[in-house]
Amino acid sequence: MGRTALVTGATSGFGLEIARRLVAAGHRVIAAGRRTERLDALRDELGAKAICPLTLDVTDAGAVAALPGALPEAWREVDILVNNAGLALGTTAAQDSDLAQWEQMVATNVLGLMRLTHAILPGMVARGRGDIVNLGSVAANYPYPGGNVYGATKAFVQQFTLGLKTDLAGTGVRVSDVQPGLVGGTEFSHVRFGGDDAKAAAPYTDTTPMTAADVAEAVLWIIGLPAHVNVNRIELMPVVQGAGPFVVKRG
Ligand code: NDP
Ligand code: 8X3
Repeated sequence: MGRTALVTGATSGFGLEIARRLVAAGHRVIAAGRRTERLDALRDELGAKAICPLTLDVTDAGAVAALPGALPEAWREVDILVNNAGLALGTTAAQDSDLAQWEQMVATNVLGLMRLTHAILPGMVARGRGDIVNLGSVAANYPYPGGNVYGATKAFVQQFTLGLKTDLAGTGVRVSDVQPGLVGGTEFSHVRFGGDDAKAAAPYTDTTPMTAADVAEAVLWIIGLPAHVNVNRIELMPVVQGAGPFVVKRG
Protein backbone atom coordinates (compact mmCIF):
# COMPACT_ATOMS: atom_id res chain seq x y z
CA MET A 1 0.00 0.00 0.00
CA GLY A 2 1.24 3.51 -0.76
CA ARG A 3 2.70 5.53 2.09
CA THR A 4 2.93 9.28 2.74
CA ALA A 5 6.39 10.81 2.36
CA LEU A 6 7.70 14.27 3.21
CA VAL A 7 10.66 15.20 1.03
CA THR A 8 12.53 18.42 1.80
CA GLY A 9 14.35 20.11 -1.06
CA ALA A 10 11.92 18.67 -3.62
CA THR A 11 12.30 21.61 -6.02
CA SER A 12 15.57 20.37 -7.52
CA GLY A 13 18.18 17.64 -7.78
CA PHE A 14 17.92 14.59 -5.54
CA GLY A 15 14.72 15.70 -3.81
CA LEU A 16 12.85 16.18 -7.07
CA GLU A 17 14.02 12.80 -8.38
CA ILE A 18 13.19 11.06 -5.10
CA ALA A 19 9.71 12.62 -5.10
CA ARG A 20 9.05 11.47 -8.67
CA ARG A 21 10.25 7.94 -7.92
CA LEU A 22 8.24 7.69 -4.72
CA VAL A 23 5.10 8.58 -6.66
CA ALA A 24 5.99 6.11 -9.42
CA ALA A 25 6.31 3.45 -6.72
CA GLY A 26 2.76 4.18 -5.51
CA HIS A 27 3.47 6.52 -2.61
CA ARG A 28 2.29 10.11 -2.20
CA VAL A 29 4.61 12.98 -1.42
CA ILE A 30 4.52 16.22 0.53
CA ALA A 31 7.02 18.10 -1.61
CA ALA A 32 8.76 20.84 0.38
CA GLY A 33 11.02 23.70 -0.63
CA ARG A 34 11.17 27.47 -0.86
CA ARG A 35 10.39 27.81 -4.58
CA THR A 36 6.62 27.44 -4.58
CA GLU A 37 6.24 27.65 -8.35
CA ARG A 38 8.35 24.52 -8.80
CA LEU A 39 6.31 22.64 -6.19
CA ASP A 40 3.09 23.67 -7.90
CA ALA A 41 4.51 22.52 -11.24
CA LEU A 42 5.30 19.12 -9.72
CA ARG A 43 1.73 18.83 -8.42
CA ASP A 44 0.41 19.76 -11.86
CA GLU A 45 2.69 17.14 -13.43
CA LEU A 46 1.91 14.25 -11.07
CA GLY A 47 -1.54 15.19 -9.74
CA ALA A 48 -2.94 16.55 -6.48
CA LYS A 49 -3.54 13.03 -5.09
CA ALA A 50 0.17 12.28 -5.42
CA ILE A 51 1.78 15.62 -4.53
CA CYS A 52 1.00 18.05 -1.71
CA PRO A 53 3.15 21.17 -2.24
CA LEU A 54 4.58 22.63 0.98
CA THR A 55 6.35 25.97 0.80
CA LEU A 56 8.85 25.66 3.62
CA ASP A 57 12.17 27.19 4.52
CA VAL A 58 13.76 24.58 6.78
CA THR A 59 15.63 27.33 8.63
CA ASP A 60 12.29 28.78 9.79
CA ALA A 61 12.08 27.16 13.24
CA GLY A 62 8.47 28.22 13.83
CA ALA A 63 7.21 26.87 10.51
CA VAL A 64 8.96 23.55 11.06
CA ALA A 65 7.69 23.25 14.65
CA ALA A 66 4.11 23.73 13.35
CA LEU A 67 4.42 20.46 11.42
CA PRO A 68 2.69 18.11 10.96
CA GLY A 69 -0.37 20.03 12.28
CA ALA A 70 0.04 22.71 9.60
CA LEU A 71 -0.39 20.12 6.82
CA PRO A 72 -3.79 19.41 5.26
CA GLU A 73 -5.54 16.91 7.56
CA ALA A 74 -5.30 13.97 5.17
CA TRP A 75 -1.52 14.41 4.87
CA ARG A 76 -0.52 14.61 8.55
CA GLU A 77 0.59 11.02 9.11
CA VAL A 78 4.05 11.09 7.58
CA ASP A 79 5.45 7.58 7.07
CA ILE A 80 8.67 8.54 5.28
CA LEU A 81 10.75 11.65 6.00
CA VAL A 82 13.52 12.38 3.50
CA ASN A 83 15.72 15.08 5.03
CA ASN A 84 17.34 16.15 1.78
CA ALA A 85 17.31 19.98 1.80
CA GLY A 86 20.86 21.18 2.12
CA LEU A 87 23.68 23.10 0.55
CA ALA A 88 27.37 23.82 0.40
CA LEU A 89 28.58 27.40 0.07
CA GLY A 90 32.07 28.02 -1.23
CA THR A 91 35.31 26.06 -1.11
CA THR A 92 37.30 28.76 0.64
CA ALA A 93 39.96 27.90 3.20
CA ALA A 94 38.60 28.27 6.74
CA GLN A 95 40.81 31.24 7.51
CA ASP A 96 39.36 33.19 4.56
CA SER A 97 35.75 32.05 4.86
CA ASP A 98 32.58 34.09 5.12
CA LEU A 99 30.95 33.48 8.51
CA ALA A 100 27.47 34.08 7.08
CA GLN A 101 28.00 31.20 4.64
CA TRP A 102 29.08 28.91 7.44
CA GLU A 103 26.03 29.90 9.46
CA GLN A 104 23.68 29.24 6.53
CA MET A 105 25.10 25.75 6.05
CA VAL A 106 24.67 24.97 9.75
CA ALA A 107 21.16 26.49 9.82
CA THR A 108 20.07 24.37 6.86
CA ASN A 109 22.03 21.11 7.01
CA VAL A 110 22.14 20.77 10.78
CA LEU A 111 19.37 22.76 12.45
CA GLY A 112 16.86 22.31 9.63
CA LEU A 113 17.34 18.54 9.51
CA MET A 114 17.28 18.32 13.30
CA ARG A 115 14.09 20.35 13.65
CA LEU A 116 12.25 18.45 10.90
CA THR A 117 13.14 15.22 12.64
CA HIS A 118 11.95 16.59 15.99
CA ALA A 119 8.63 17.62 14.46
CA ILE A 120 7.88 14.40 12.58
CA LEU A 121 9.43 11.66 14.70
CA PRO A 122 6.92 11.49 17.61
CA GLY A 123 4.06 10.61 15.25
CA MET A 124 6.11 7.84 13.67
CA VAL A 125 6.98 6.37 17.07
CA ALA A 126 3.33 6.58 18.20
CA ARG A 127 2.27 4.68 15.06
CA GLY A 128 5.08 2.15 15.48
CA ARG A 129 6.47 2.61 11.97
CA GLY A 130 8.30 5.08 9.80
CA ASP A 131 11.41 5.76 7.76
CA ILE A 132 13.77 8.70 8.09
CA VAL A 133 16.34 8.99 5.32
CA ASN A 134 18.94 11.72 5.82
CA LEU A 135 21.11 13.04 2.99
CA GLY A 136 24.65 13.07 4.25
CA SER A 137 27.78 13.09 2.13
CA VAL A 138 31.18 11.50 1.69
CA ALA A 139 32.35 14.91 2.94
CA ALA A 140 31.46 13.61 6.42
CA ASN A 141 34.18 10.98 6.13
CA TYR A 142 36.94 12.52 4.01
CA PRO A 143 38.08 16.11 4.55
CA TYR A 144 38.97 18.03 1.41
CA PRO A 145 40.35 21.55 0.96
CA GLY A 146 37.61 24.12 1.52
CA GLY A 147 35.10 21.53 2.70
CA ASN A 148 35.50 22.60 6.34
CA VAL A 149 32.01 23.51 7.63
CA TYR A 150 30.13 21.65 4.89
CA GLY A 151 31.89 18.42 5.85
CA ALA A 152 31.25 19.12 9.51
CA THR A 153 27.52 19.54 8.90
CA LYS A 154 27.44 16.16 7.16
CA ALA A 155 29.42 14.61 10.01
CA PHE A 156 26.62 15.86 12.25
CA VAL A 157 24.12 14.14 9.95
CA GLN A 158 26.00 10.86 10.30
CA GLN A 159 26.35 10.98 14.08
CA PHE A 160 22.76 12.19 14.59
CA THR A 161 21.52 9.33 12.40
CA LEU A 162 23.47 6.78 14.43
CA GLY A 163 22.23 8.34 17.67
CA LEU A 164 18.63 8.18 16.43
CA LYS A 165 19.16 4.57 15.45
CA THR A 166 20.13 3.77 19.00
CA ASP A 167 17.18 5.60 20.55
CA LEU A 168 14.71 4.14 18.06
CA ALA A 169 15.70 0.49 18.45
CA GLY A 170 12.51 -1.52 18.84
CA THR A 171 10.14 1.32 17.95
CA GLY A 172 9.56 0.18 14.36
CA VAL A 173 11.04 3.43 13.05
CA ARG A 174 14.07 3.09 10.76
CA VAL A 175 16.71 5.72 10.10
CA SER A 176 19.43 5.89 7.46
CA ASP A 177 22.22 8.20 6.32
CA VAL A 178 22.81 8.19 2.55
CA GLN A 179 26.29 9.55 1.78
CA PRO A 180 26.88 10.30 -1.91
CA GLY A 181 30.12 11.48 -3.47
CA LEU A 182 30.34 13.36 -6.76
CA VAL A 183 26.90 13.78 -8.33
CA GLY A 184 26.31 15.91 -11.41
CA GLY A 185 23.20 17.40 -12.93
CA THR A 186 21.77 19.03 -9.80
CA GLU A 187 21.94 22.66 -8.65
CA PHE A 188 24.39 21.80 -5.85
CA SER A 189 27.49 23.19 -7.56
CA HIS A 190 25.61 26.18 -8.97
CA VAL A 191 24.60 27.11 -5.41
CA ARG A 192 28.03 26.35 -3.98
CA PHE A 193 29.76 28.72 -6.41
CA GLY A 194 27.17 31.49 -6.22
CA GLY A 195 25.90 31.02 -9.78
CA ASP A 196 29.34 31.09 -11.45
CA ASP A 197 28.66 28.64 -14.29
CA ALA A 198 32.31 27.96 -15.17
CA LYS A 199 33.27 27.14 -11.58
CA ALA A 200 30.07 25.13 -11.13
CA ALA A 201 30.78 22.96 -14.18
CA ALA A 202 34.44 22.26 -13.39
CA PRO A 203 34.00 19.33 -10.96
CA TYR A 204 32.03 17.36 -13.57
CA THR A 205 34.10 18.11 -16.67
CA ASP A 206 35.61 15.19 -18.58
CA THR A 207 34.50 12.57 -16.07
CA THR A 208 31.48 10.47 -15.18
CA PRO A 209 29.82 11.54 -11.92
CA MET A 210 26.76 9.86 -10.45
CA THR A 211 23.30 11.28 -11.13
CA ALA A 212 20.32 12.18 -8.97
CA ALA A 213 18.69 9.01 -10.31
CA ASP A 214 21.49 6.91 -8.79
CA VAL A 215 20.94 8.50 -5.38
CA ALA A 216 17.16 8.19 -5.63
CA GLU A 217 17.56 4.52 -6.49
CA ALA A 218 19.43 3.99 -3.20
CA VAL A 219 16.76 5.82 -1.22
CA LEU A 220 13.95 3.78 -2.78
CA TRP A 221 15.90 0.57 -2.10
CA ILE A 222 16.37 1.51 1.55
CA ILE A 223 12.71 2.21 2.23
CA GLY A 224 11.62 -0.87 0.28
CA LEU A 225 13.64 -3.33 2.34
CA PRO A 226 11.78 -5.73 4.66
CA ALA A 227 10.54 -3.94 7.81
CA HIS A 228 13.08 -5.69 10.06
CA VAL A 229 16.10 -4.40 8.06
CA ASN A 230 17.71 -0.98 8.75
CA VAL A 231 20.45 0.52 6.59
CA ASN A 232 22.40 2.62 9.10
CA ARG A 233 24.55 4.41 6.52
CA ILE A 234 25.53 3.88 2.95
CA GLU A 235 28.33 5.59 1.03
CA LEU A 236 28.11 5.92 -2.76
CA MET A 237 30.84 7.10 -5.12
CA PRO A 238 31.15 7.10 -8.87
CA VAL A 239 33.71 4.62 -10.13
CA VAL A 240 35.97 7.52 -11.13
CA GLN A 241 36.21 8.93 -7.58
CA GLY A 242 38.46 8.03 -4.66
CA ALA A 243 39.52 9.53 -1.35
CA GLY A 244 42.11 12.28 -1.77
CA PRO A 245 45.73 12.32 -0.70
CA PHE A 246 46.91 13.95 2.52
CA VAL A 247 47.89 17.58 2.14
CA VAL A 248 51.62 18.10 2.75
CA LYS A 249 53.03 21.62 2.45
CA ARG A 250 56.73 21.69 1.59
CA GLY A 251 59.35 24.36 1.58
P1 NDP B 1 20.23 20.99 -5.19
O1 NDP B 1 20.84 22.34 -4.98
O2 NDP B 1 19.87 20.59 -6.58
O3 NDP B 1 18.95 20.84 -4.27
C1 NDP B 1 18.94 21.34 -2.96
C2 NDP B 1 17.51 21.42 -2.48
O4 NDP B 1 17.54 21.92 -1.13
C3 NDP B 1 16.66 22.37 -3.30
O5 NDP B 1 15.43 21.74 -3.57
C4 NDP B 1 16.45 23.57 -2.38
O6 NDP B 1 15.13 24.07 -2.56
C5 NDP B 1 16.56 22.92 -1.01
N1 NDP B 1 16.92 23.88 0.04
C6 NDP B 1 18.09 24.54 0.20
N2 NDP B 1 18.00 25.38 1.24
C7 NDP B 1 16.74 25.24 1.75
C8 NDP B 1 16.03 25.84 2.82
N3 NDP B 1 16.58 26.77 3.62
N4 NDP B 1 14.75 25.46 3.05
C9 NDP B 1 14.18 24.53 2.26
N5 NDP B 1 14.79 23.93 1.23
C10 NDP B 1 16.06 24.29 0.98
O7 NDP B 1 21.26 19.95 -4.54
P2 NDP B 1 21.33 18.35 -4.54
O8 NDP B 1 20.06 17.76 -4.97
O9 NDP B 1 22.56 17.95 -5.25
O10 NDP B 1 21.59 18.09 -2.98
C11 NDP B 1 20.59 17.57 -2.13
C12 NDP B 1 21.24 17.13 -0.83
O11 NDP B 1 22.25 16.16 -1.10
C13 NDP B 1 21.94 18.24 -0.04
O12 NDP B 1 21.72 18.02 1.34
C14 NDP B 1 23.41 18.07 -0.39
O13 NDP B 1 24.26 18.54 0.62
C15 NDP B 1 23.49 16.57 -0.53
N6 NDP B 1 24.57 16.05 -1.36
C16 NDP B 1 24.77 16.48 -2.65
C17 NDP B 1 25.77 15.95 -3.43
C18 NDP B 1 26.06 16.41 -4.83
O14 NDP B 1 27.22 16.21 -5.30
N7 NDP B 1 25.12 16.97 -5.55
C19 NDP B 1 26.62 14.87 -2.92
C20 NDP B 1 26.34 14.50 -1.56
C21 NDP B 1 25.34 15.06 -0.84
P3 NDP B 1 14.72 25.64 -2.59
O15 NDP B 1 15.92 26.40 -3.07
O16 NDP B 1 13.55 25.68 -3.52
O17 NDP B 1 14.33 25.91 -1.18
C1 8X3 C 1 28.71 16.77 -1.94
C2 8X3 C 1 29.91 15.99 -2.39
O1 8X3 C 1 32.44 15.99 -2.54
O2 8X3 C 1 31.28 18.04 -3.16
O3 8X3 C 1 28.36 16.44 -0.66
O4 8X3 C 1 31.45 17.39 -0.86
S1 8X3 C 1 31.32 16.90 -2.19
